[in-house]
This record gives sequence, C-alpha cells and structure tokens, in this order.
Amino acid sequence: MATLVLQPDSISEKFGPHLSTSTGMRLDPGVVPDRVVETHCCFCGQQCGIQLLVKHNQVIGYEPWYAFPFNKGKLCPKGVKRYLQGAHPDRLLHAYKRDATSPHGFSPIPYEEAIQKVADEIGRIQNAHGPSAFASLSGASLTTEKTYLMGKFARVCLKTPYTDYNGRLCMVSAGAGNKKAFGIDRAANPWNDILRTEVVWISGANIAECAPITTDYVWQARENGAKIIVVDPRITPLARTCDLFLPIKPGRDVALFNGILHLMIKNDWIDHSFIEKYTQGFDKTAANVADWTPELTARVTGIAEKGILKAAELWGRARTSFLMHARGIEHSSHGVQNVLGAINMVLASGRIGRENCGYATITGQANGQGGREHGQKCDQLPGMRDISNPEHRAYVASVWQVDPADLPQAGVDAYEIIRKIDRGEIRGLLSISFNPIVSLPDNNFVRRALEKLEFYAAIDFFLNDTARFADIVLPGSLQEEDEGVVATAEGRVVKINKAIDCPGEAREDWRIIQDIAHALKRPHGFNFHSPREIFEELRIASKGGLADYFGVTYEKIERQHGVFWPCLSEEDTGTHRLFEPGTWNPIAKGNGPFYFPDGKARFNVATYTPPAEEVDTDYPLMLTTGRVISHFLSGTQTRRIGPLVDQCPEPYIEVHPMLAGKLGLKQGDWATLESRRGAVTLKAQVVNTIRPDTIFIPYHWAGKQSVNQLTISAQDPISHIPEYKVCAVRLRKADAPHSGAT
Ligand SMILES: Nc1nc2c(c(=O)[nH]1)N[C@H]1C(S)=C(S)[C@@H](COP(=O)(O)OP(=O)(O)OC[C@H]3O[C@@H](n4cnc5c(=O)[nH]c(N)nc54)[C@H](O)[C@@H]3O)O[C@H]1N2
Ligand SMILES: Nc1nc2c(c(=O)[nH]1)N[C@H]1C(S)=C(S)[C@@H](COP(=O)(O)OP(=O)(O)OC[C@H]3O[C@@H](n4cnc5c(=O)[nH]c(N)nc54)[C@H](O)[C@@H]3O)O[C@H]1N2
Ligand code: SF4
Ligand SMILES: [Mo]
Repeated sequence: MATLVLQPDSISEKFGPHLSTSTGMRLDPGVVPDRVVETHCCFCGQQCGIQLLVKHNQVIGYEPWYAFPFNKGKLCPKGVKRYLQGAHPDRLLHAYKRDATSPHGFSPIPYEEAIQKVADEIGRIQNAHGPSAFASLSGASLTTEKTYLMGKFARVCLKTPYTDYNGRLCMVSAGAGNKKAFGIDRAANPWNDILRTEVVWISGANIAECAPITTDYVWQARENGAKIIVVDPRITPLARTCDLFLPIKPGRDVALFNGILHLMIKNDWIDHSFIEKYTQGFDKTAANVADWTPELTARVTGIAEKGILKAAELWGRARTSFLMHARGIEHSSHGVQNVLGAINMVLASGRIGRENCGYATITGQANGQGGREHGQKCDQLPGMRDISNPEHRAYVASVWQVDPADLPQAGVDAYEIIRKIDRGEIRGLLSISFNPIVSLPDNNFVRRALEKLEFYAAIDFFLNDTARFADIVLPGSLQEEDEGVVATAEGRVVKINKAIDCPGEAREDWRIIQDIAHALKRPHGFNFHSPREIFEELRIASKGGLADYFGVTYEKIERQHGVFWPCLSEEDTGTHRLFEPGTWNPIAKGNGPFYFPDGKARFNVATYTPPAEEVDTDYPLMLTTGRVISHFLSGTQTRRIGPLVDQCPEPYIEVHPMLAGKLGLKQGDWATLESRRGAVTLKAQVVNTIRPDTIFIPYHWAGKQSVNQLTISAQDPISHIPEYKVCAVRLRKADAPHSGAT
C-alpha cells in the first residue's frame, strides 16, 4: 500500500476551534483504512482518478490511482486536499428553516417537515399564479443521473419551462459553436492526441491553474518537439514556458482568429482537399476575413504584427496541431463568434479527425460535459434533444410516459430567470448545486432580485452564500456520498463510486428531489430506488439522440476505465476520436464524418464586434476575471479547506507595475476598483505578467470581496453566456477598508 494520508491537523483555526492552522499533513502508516474506493476528484472537468481511503464511514485520506489512464496518479493541489471537505464543521447535517429569532438566521427542522414545507409552497405559488411561477436552477457538479433528474423534475413534476443550469455561465458558447460547426457538442479528441502533435494553440485557457493535469499533456508534447502558442492578456504559468505568447486585449479574439485565417489563405496554408471534401461555407468565411490584414488585426487585438505573422506561420505550416480554448474566449458577449473563429482556423487546416490532430474546449465543472447533454438546459431534452422539436418531444414523452403536449416548451437562460424573478413573473425558486449570488455578473442586482422571491429553497451540503437567502435549506450529498456517472473534458464517461453514507439527516440529492415530488403528490416518474435505475432510464431516453448513451453501462465503464460517447449498443466500445473519415454516425449515416445529414462540417462567418462596454475617460481600464489554482468556483468548498485557504487567503487586484506606478500603488497597498455597477477594495498584487491596460481579479469570494459586483450582465445573443472577461473600470489607491468590509 502506498503512503496513507490521515485526516491531518490542517484545517485553518478560523473554521473550527478544534482544528489547528498547520498546512502540513500528518502521515501515519499505522492506520489501516476499512476500504479503498476508486473514484474521481470532485472538482474540475479533468475528473482525475483518485482512491479515497475510508474508515468508520469517514473519508480519512487518499491514495493516487495509478491505473486510471487520464492522470495516472497525478493530482493538483485541490485534488490532494479534496478529502478534507467532508469533516468540516459547516457540513449541513439537518434541514434548516429561516428563523429571524435565531442568531444564525436559521433553525434546524426535521427533514420531512422541510420537504413538506417546500411542497406546500410550490403548490401554493403554482395554484395562485400557474406552473411557470416556480423555477428551478441546477448545477453541472452534479452527476449525470442528477442532471437528468432535474430536467425531468422541472418538466414532469413542476411542469415549468423555467429551468436552467450553471453551465450557462460556463460551457454554452463552446456548445453552441460546436453544434453549428460540427453538429455535435463534445470534445473532439482524447487528450492523447496532444502528445505527439506539432503545434499546440491555447486561447483563453489558464491550463496550469484550471486544468492542471492537462499541463502534463502539453509539456509532453513540448518534449516531443511541439511548439506552444498561448493567447491571453496575462502571462499565465503555462505561458511562461511557451514558444510564442500573444498578449491579446480582452474581448477581441475573433479578430485574431480571422487575422490568422486571412494569412493562411494568403499564403496557401490551407488544406484544399479537406475543405472541398468535408466542409461547407468556406467561400463566405474567406470573404469575411479578406479585410483582416495583419495591420488591422494588430490594431484591434493589441498584439504586435510580427507576433501575428509568426503565429500564422507556425500554425499554417504545421502538419499536425491541437487547438484548445476555454472561458477566456467563451465568456464574452460574442463568445459564440470567438468559438466559430477558432473552429474556422482548425477546419481550414484540415487537421481534425485524425491521430495527433484535434480541437477541444476545455470543460470546466466536474460534469461540465455531461451536464450539457441530458436536459437540465432550458431548451434541451435528454440525449441532447431539442425541446422544440416535435419528434424529440414525442420520443422523450414516451419514455417518461406523459403526453407530449404536457411537456413545457423552451424556457429562458439562468440570468433571464433572475430578471423574471425581479419582475415578479417568477415567485418561487428551488436551486441545487448553484451559488448565483457569487457567480452571476452584476450580483448586487441578483441579490436584490432574489430578495423578492416569495419562497426559495436550496439544496447543498454547505450553507452557500445564496442559500443564506433561502427559506428552507435541504442537506444534500457530497460527491463521495453517492454514485453515478460524469463525462470528463475528453468526453469520457466515468463512474463516481460511493465511499461513505450521508451523515445525519443529509440525503442523496436524487432522494431529496423525489421526496419533494412525492410530498407534492406528483410521484409519477419519480420512483427510482438508486442512481443505477435512473441511469437505466437515461440510457433509453438518450437512445437515438446526439448524446447517445444507450451502449454505456456501469460495468463497461469500470471495465474500460470509461466510455467515450456516442456509444450505441452493448457491443460498441464507444467513440474515442470524433470525425474520423470513414466512420459512421447516426446523423450523417455514412455520408461523411461530421454530424450533419451530408456529413460535412460548416464554416461559419465569425463576426467581430467590440465588447459590450468599451473603455472611456471615466472608466479607462479593462477588468478581466477568472481563477486561481487553489480555489474552485464560488469557493463554497475550497474556502473551507484550510491548506487551500492558506495558499490563497483572499482575492487581490492584479495590476502591471507601469499602471501601479502611475497610481502610486505598491505591492500590498489597498486599492479600490470601480465599474458602473459596483466597487471592491482589495490589496494590489503588482505583477509584470499582465497587460498594463488590464486588471485581473479572481472571483472565488463572496460579499464585499466579490468581483461580480463589478462585472456586466451583457450576454451572447446565441448562447446567453455572460461577458465575465471584460468590462470598463477605474482604479485608485485606497485606505484599508473598515473592519468587516473584507
Ligand atoms: N483552480 C481552478 N480550476 C478550475 C476552476 C476553478 O474555479 N479553479 N473552475 C473550473 C471551471 S468551471 C472552468 S469554466 C474552468 C475555467 O478555466 P479557464 O478558462 O482556463 O480559466 P479562467 O481563469 O476563467 O480564464 C482563463 C484565461 O483567460 C484569460 N482571458 C481573460 N480575458 C481573455 C480574453 O479576452 N481573451 C483571451 N484569449 N484570454 C482571456 C485569463 O487571463 C485567464 O488566464 O476551470 C475549471 N478548473
Ligand atoms: N466573474 C466571474 N464569474 C464567474 C466566472 C468567471 O470566470 N468570472 N466563471 C463562471 C463559471 S465558468 C462557472 S462554472 C460558475 C460557477 O458558479 P456556481 O455554479 O454558482 O459555483 P459553484 O461553486 O459550483 O456552486 C455550486 C454549489 O454547488 C454545491 N455543490 C457541489 N457539488 C454538489 C453536489 O454534488 N450536490 C449538491 N447538492 N451541491 C453541490 C457547492 O457546495 C456550491 O455551493 O461561475 C461563473 N462565474
Ligand atoms: S486537475 Fe481537476 S480533477 Fe484533477 S485533481 Fe485537480 S481539480 Fe481535481
Ligand atoms: Mo465553468
């Protein structure tokens, strides 16, 4: 047995008097766990394999899982510490109701009473104002079984069109772009195709901090001779070791992609036979980039012309390549155009659908891929089916044994749900695995809207910052307390295995949802006894859809270390690499490798428009936001894991020395950053790794430390993703905030 890591003395004192502040871990090989459970990390979309060590129904440590092929035992700092979260004293062990007389604002109540209260309020609001007056929001950290159940719960039990998910803040620009260009929304390649490629192009992805294990693939490619190109307003840790860094102004990536395609065409660095045989729409796209000369591209993007020429040459002349992007280009009011611009570059090169050649959006949340497949989106039914398509409705209704006419039509995106709450059109909300008060843009507006709800219930395992506004809080399950599947960044469906039982009155999330359906006296379709039963129904509901899981079984996942969908039958081992010439797919039916009836990929004209809010004399700087390695999303989990808090205790304002000098700011000085929507006062972090016209703040903190007080709620017109990556701000030196302000 490898080293045993014990529940250490490592959670910061501020989180519990019985725990010390040491960041070290105590190794005690003397303690033998009862069980070792092969499963996956609960955090990002890499879904690294990990083994949890269990004793007396508690996760007491972890061991690397060397046999899992994606990460081969490697883990990032969050994976190494993830086992600590369950022991935190804040773990919800009871249901709670709002109680003004309690010093904490909540009192524990029996679980059944809480469920009945939720059902009564849903019934009351819907009787008075119709089914659409109640909405649900869910998250893509949930297993695919739960995301499927949430889509079904909204449509069959609540009968509301108003349901959406936090992938709306994350994956939807990539999803929409991929569907437009390829006809399908899944990472096109297994990551092994990165290893022996000649050029790796990375746009708007801080891989070393946000997809840390992917760094290893990129570095191996470099060892094998690959050139690495990184496009980012910040010299990220991976960019420090790249061959070519393009310091783009936030919000202008489509201009760069168009400029590169312009040079590829001009220098005849395009694959004519691939374009002819496997694509449509090249001429229009070529005409659109005709104006994007290096001079214009440089002016719009802020990148020097010679960098653009060099990038075009490296990319253009390569025989194999792999392009990756993440939220840096997708979190934009023209996120879909950015994605289409990137895909045009890939299609023109002809380097997709074969070994060592590929393209991927790097998935964010644990189940960022699976969460966008089986119906928790406002316009989607299981199997990536379209809720407005009569045939799709009829099929899913037959599986659910309901009348297709009773299925609601498409709803609206998560932010529009908040606007509807603000306008009084939606009066009740149930949320699970979502923390919108921290994670949505312009969150002072979000808070004011949520305060107007007549009734709000939240399901979580911690009292997250939004749940503090709830009337009822239901104690859900940690990832290790339940089983189910998730789909990784590669498109590999893997199995989360249950390590421990839920403590106290906490329940598996799917049981809570079913209990509400029963208390509402609407039990039809909510009589599952296990995640496996839900999965068996999902397999059938997805059959014949784009995301066809019919051939995926729990056993096959265990046998093969995952199954890449589509997987159409019991005999099918899955589809590792999409778009290989000569392969059959159910949409093209042998006409070609892409998921359209003619089997051809689509070039799409990618149009440049400036960000929703440009700088001006009042707000002369650009703010961009994102992540640090040691925290995860809204921070509900990682702000409770002591060693991670110790690594990065608070947010900061990243500012270039030239700008800092002009404002008289030194490292560690307090500074106030203001936008038209709000302000934060944080310490300055003076670094020469950021553009002098750009500020960066990580977004994992709540309240007065939340950068989403400043961000803009402008959204992409197609995907409805918010523009987190650029808005106009001004910066000034400040006094230390009053106590309690940070
Ligand atoms: N440590 C950690 N890892 C995570 C997460 C986490 O919270 N913490 N979250 C997970 C999730 S859900 C997601 S979505 C992913 C996100 O993963 P990433 O998208 O890699 O992370 P971000 O920090 O949001 O942004 C990526 C980069 O985009 C750059 N950027 C900003 N504006 C622009 C622009 O206009 N153009 C370009 N080209 N680049 C720009 C930023 O400087 C940043 O380096 O990470 C996942 N992994
Ligand atoms: N400014 C700015 N804002 C951003 C971003 C940015 O780059 N900049 N990124 C956006 C992106 S990409 C994302 S994905 C969103 C994320 O935003 P959110 O989804 O709101 O953030 P999470 O922290 O994942 O919140 C999910 C909640 O789910 C709970 N949870 C996790 N797993 C489970 C589970 O299995 N069961 C239950 N019941 N609960 C669970 C956690 O405790 C947490 O409270 O934030 C977005 N917001
Ligand atoms: S890379 Fe992602 S999945 Fe892997 S250990 Fe880190 S947070 Fe967990
Ligand atoms: Mo995300």
